[in-house]
Amino acid sequence: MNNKVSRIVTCALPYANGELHLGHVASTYLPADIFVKYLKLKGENVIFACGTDDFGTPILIKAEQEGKSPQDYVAYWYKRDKEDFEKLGIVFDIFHRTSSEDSIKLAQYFFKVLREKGYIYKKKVEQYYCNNCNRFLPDRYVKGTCPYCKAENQYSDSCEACGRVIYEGEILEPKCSICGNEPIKKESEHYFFKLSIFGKEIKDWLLKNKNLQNDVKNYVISWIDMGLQDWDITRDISWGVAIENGKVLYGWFENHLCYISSVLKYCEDKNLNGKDVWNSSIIYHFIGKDIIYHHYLFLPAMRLGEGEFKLPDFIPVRGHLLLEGKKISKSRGWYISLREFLEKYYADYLRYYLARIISYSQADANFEWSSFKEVVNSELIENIGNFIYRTLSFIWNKFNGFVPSPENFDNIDNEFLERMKKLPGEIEKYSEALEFEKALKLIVDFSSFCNKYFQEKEPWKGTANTCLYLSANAVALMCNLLYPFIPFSCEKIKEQLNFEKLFWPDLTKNLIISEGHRINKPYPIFSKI
Ligand code: B3M
Ligand code: ZN
Repeated sequence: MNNKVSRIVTCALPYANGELHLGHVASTYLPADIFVKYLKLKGENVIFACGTDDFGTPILIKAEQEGKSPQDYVAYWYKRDKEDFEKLGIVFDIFHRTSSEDSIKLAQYFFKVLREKGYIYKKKVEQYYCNNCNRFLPDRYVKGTCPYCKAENQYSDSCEACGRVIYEGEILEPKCSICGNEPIKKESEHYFFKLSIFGKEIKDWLLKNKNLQNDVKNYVISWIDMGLQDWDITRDISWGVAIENGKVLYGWFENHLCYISSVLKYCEDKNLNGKDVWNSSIIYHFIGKDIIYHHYLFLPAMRLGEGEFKLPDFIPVRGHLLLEGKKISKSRGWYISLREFLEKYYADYLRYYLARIISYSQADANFEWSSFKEVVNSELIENIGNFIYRTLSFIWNKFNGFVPSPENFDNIDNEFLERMKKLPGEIEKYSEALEFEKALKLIVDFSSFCNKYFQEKEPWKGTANTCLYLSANAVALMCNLLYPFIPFSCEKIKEQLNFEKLFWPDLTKNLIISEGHRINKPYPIFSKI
C-alpha cells in the first residue's frame, strides 16, 4: 500500500448539546462511513475526521439551563457521541473537538490572517439586548419571524423552514428566548468578514467544479446572484473562541476550521506534514442539506481569503430523514435517538435499512417502522442471510467443511461466474459516484440471483461440486462487498469463511476461494425482526 494520504473525508460536526438521532446518521455519518470503509478496503490511505462542535449560544443556553459549566457540559456530549458512533460501527480516524487548544489556535490564526489581509473590519452595530436578563442576545437568544418566508418561531440566525441564513437585526417580531421579553437595541462594536467580495470567486469555483451536485450549485449561485452581505463574525458571549475586547468568534466562523485542525492533529501524531497532506488530498465534506449555505459560502470564502488550505473537492449533500412521513424535530420530541435504537436493534439492521432508503440527493428519505421490518427481514435476512447460511452449512455438512473442486461448467454456472466477475467493478463505479444505495441494490439483486441459482442447481440431488464451489465464492464476494454497509455481520461471515482479512476483490484473475479451502462451523448470523 502506498503510504501517501489520498483522501480526506469529514462529516458535519455534531453540536455537543444533545443526543445523536437517526436523522444525523442518515444524512451524514452513515454515507461517509460507508465511503471510507469502501476506500480502506481498496487499500487507500484515507483520513476520516470528525469531532464535536462545542461553542456557541445554543450550547451555552443549555449548559446554563442544566446548571453546568459549558466545559463539563460539552465534555459529557463528546463522550456520549463517541460511544454512540462506535456502537453503530462508525469509525473515525480522529474524533476531535472545536474547543481543543489546537482548534482554538487555528481559528484565532484564521481570524488574524484574514484581518491582516483586510478581509475583516470593525463596525458599530445595534444589537438586541434584553433589559430583563441584562445581556446581549445573539443568534438563538432571539426568536421571531423569518423575514424571507415569514415562518414563525425561528431563531434569529437561520430559518429552518426556508434554509436561509438570517443576519443580525433582520428577524421580525423579536423576543428574548430566555424570558420572552421584547429586546431593545443597544450599540456594540463587532467584527465583520467581507463575504460580499468573494461572490465572484466562489461562483467561478462552483461553476468549474464538476464534482458538486448541480441542484445544490444552482441554489447557491442564486444566493450569490442576489448579492452576499458582509458577515458579523463576533459575539458578546463568554463561551467561544476568544479574540479581543471580550468578544468571541461566531460558531460558524470557527467550527468548520476543525475539519482542518483535526487533520493537522492527526498528521502531527503520525509525523506527517499536515498542510501538505491537506493540500495534496481529495477532500470530501459530507453534510445535510440544512447547512449548505455555511459550507458553500462561508467555508470557501474563508479558505480563499486565508489562502493556505485548499477548498473541498466534494461537498456531498443529502436530504433529511423523515420519521413516518413527518419532519424530525427534537424540540417536539419527534425523533428516535441513536442510542435507544441500538439498545433494541442490531446496528447492522439500521445501517442496512438507511443505506437502502437514502439517496445521493437533497430528496428526503422516510423512516417507517413497517418498512424497516419488511426490508430487513426480506432482503437482508431471507435473501442475503439465507444464501450465505445455506451455502456454508451445505459445505459444512456435505463436504466436511472443505470447499469442493469444481467440475464441468454449464451455461448457468458460466453466467454466475460472469456476474461475479463484473460485480466489484459495478459497485466501485457507484461508490465513487457516492451512490451507495445503488451499489447496495446491486448486491441485493446479485444475492437474489444466487438464491435462484442454488434452487435451480438442486445440489442436494447429487451433482453439487461446481455449485458449492461457485456459491462459496459468491458468499466470499458478498462478504467483502457488503462490509462497508454491514461491518459487524461481515466480520462474522469472515470468521465462518475462515478468512484472515477482508479486501477489495478483483475476480478478473482468480476467484477468492480455492478448492480445498476449509471453512469454520457456520451459524445463522441474523434473526428476524
Ligand atoms: N454543528 C450541526 C448542524 O448544523 C453543526 C455542523 C457544523 S459543521 C462545521 O447540523
Ligand atoms: Zn430576556
